[in-house]
Amino acid sequence: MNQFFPSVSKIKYEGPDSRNSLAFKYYNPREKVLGKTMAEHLRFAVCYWHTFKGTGSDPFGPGTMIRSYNSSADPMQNAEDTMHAAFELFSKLGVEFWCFHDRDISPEADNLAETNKRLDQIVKLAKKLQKDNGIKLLWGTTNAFSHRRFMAGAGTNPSPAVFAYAASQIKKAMEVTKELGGAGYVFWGGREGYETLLNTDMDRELDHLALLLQMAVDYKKKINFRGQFYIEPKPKEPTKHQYDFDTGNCIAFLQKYGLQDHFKMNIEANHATLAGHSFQHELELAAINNMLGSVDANRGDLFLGWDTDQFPTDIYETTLAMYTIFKAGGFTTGGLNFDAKLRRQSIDPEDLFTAHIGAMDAFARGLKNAARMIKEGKFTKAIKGRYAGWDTDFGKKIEKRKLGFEQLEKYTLANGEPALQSGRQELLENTLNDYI
Ligand code: XLS
Ligand code: CA
Ligand code: CA
Repeated sequence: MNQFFPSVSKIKYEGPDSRNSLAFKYYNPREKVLGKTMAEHLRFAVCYWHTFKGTGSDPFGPGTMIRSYNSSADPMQNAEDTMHAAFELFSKLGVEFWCFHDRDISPEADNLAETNKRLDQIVKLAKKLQKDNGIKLLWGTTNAFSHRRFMAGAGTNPSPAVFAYAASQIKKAMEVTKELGGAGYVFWGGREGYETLLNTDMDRELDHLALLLQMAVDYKKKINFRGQFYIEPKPKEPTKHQYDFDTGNCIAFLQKYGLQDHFKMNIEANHATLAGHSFQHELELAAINNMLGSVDANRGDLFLGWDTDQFPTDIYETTLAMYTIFKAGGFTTGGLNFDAKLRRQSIDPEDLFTAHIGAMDAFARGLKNAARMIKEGKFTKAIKGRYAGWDTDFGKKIEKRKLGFEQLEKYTLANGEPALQSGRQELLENTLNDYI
């Protein structure tokens, strides 16, 4: 396939000394790192929405990017051409996975029945192209936030008719995700939030959101869809208060409604920083709750308060992210999906390749750095040492609740001021630099 990106051939690994901008310097898919290949660890996916439907538009102006696969007056022709262009890019980049929203791959028609028919037509093509190119679906999802019917939310909409529409759309999107062998399915609550409590019944909206997810869990069983369900936290944008604010909020929500065994987190780097957390914090919190599922690998701009969805290039970030992912045992169903878009001035089709190559190299470097950190165990040792008091007889007794307030008071009165130890933050930060 060499139709839509004729100036780019298959991207190869050329090593760190290469000066070829269309080659990998660090991502060597078959190279083994801690017993698995880089490709197996990283499970890269390209997102359909930004990569193929992104035009560079922003609130101040329309798109800047002109694409040959999006030039027909017939929307279904564009949908087919775009699917061909997508698989050309996936294969040339050598990624194994892709992700999509229902409405990215196929445009809406005048009614749901026609829309579903269109979707089936495109899914048939996608299925063939997956098979021909050996590419798999990491996850599918529903866009229940762009159309005006969803202006007040989908599951949290004040109207049961809109709730029903969203449910019908999710039903279909789950079916096509299953049809394409998707390893997962994401719920990002696009407009599941609110602007003002003057018009919002928060209690009822949260109940309804849980109800929608419960229905999805039931339907998953019914159609025997084996993929993993994920929730993608995001604190704001488009609504002022998104209900899925961050990992902590999502876990509490799932637990309140008894849904915790059916979902894991899809953590997005830019959403973490929007919530005032680091990417690694969100990954770690998901991991310790056994809910680290998949990752939307991008980055934000700390000077801007919105979701810039930039391609990840910060080696510190990728190293710390991969370190936490390693500690959590690595990906099973999930992977690294580049939920990232080109800057508005990056208008050349070739920019799509250089952006992904840089991001894949950044994560390959992160992976190798993190593997050395794991192997040498310096941070694990430092943490173990810091908590060593808890491994003494006294510490263990507290943890096992063999000592209560009275015994602890007795201990303190007998032993006086506790001995203090340095947190050694600067030393550890310097040590981290040794791996970058
Ligand atoms: C938007 C989200 C979205 C989800 C999928 O901010 O990142 O793209 O990943 O619906
Ligand atoms: Ca995302
Ligand atoms: Ca985002």
